[in-house]
Amino acid sequence: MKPVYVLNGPNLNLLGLREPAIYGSATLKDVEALCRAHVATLGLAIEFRQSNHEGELVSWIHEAREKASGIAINAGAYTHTSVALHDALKAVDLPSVELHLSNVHKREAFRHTSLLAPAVSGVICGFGSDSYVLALTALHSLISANKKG
Ligand code: CA2
Repeated sequence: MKPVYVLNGPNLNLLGLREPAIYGSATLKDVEALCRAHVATLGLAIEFRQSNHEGELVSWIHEAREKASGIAINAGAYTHTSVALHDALKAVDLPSVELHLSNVHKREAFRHTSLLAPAVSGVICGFGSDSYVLALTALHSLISANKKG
């Protein structure tokens, strides 16, 4: 079985180090450990990555076309700005979930728009680190049912 790619965008390397009131106190390493423990129960493998560079995220989505069974992506601020990530997700034709730690709809108006949402199978936000667990559970269902959602 090909792994699920769990892709993280800009500033998520700072998780747990700043703004714990919004993003919680878990570091990205903690989130990765949580994801690994969860997928072990689902019989999935993951490839967990973070980049502060839009082009690198685009390249990883392209790579996923051949190498992954699905994509879970927290694109950070690029969620709200990136036509390039929208186009890449649309092109890749895999089950995919956009996820966020925070409830972006409770926050500033500029976070209410996602350019990625129309290109993915579904969106999960507002559950802190558990958003990753929920996203992986949803991807597992889509992959098992052989559906894009
Ligand atoms: O809630 C989320 O997961 C976000 O994707 C996080 C992004 C934000 O731009 C999105 O609107 C929602 C921010 C990434 C984390 O940024 C940090 C900044 C300082 C300290 C810790 C994390």
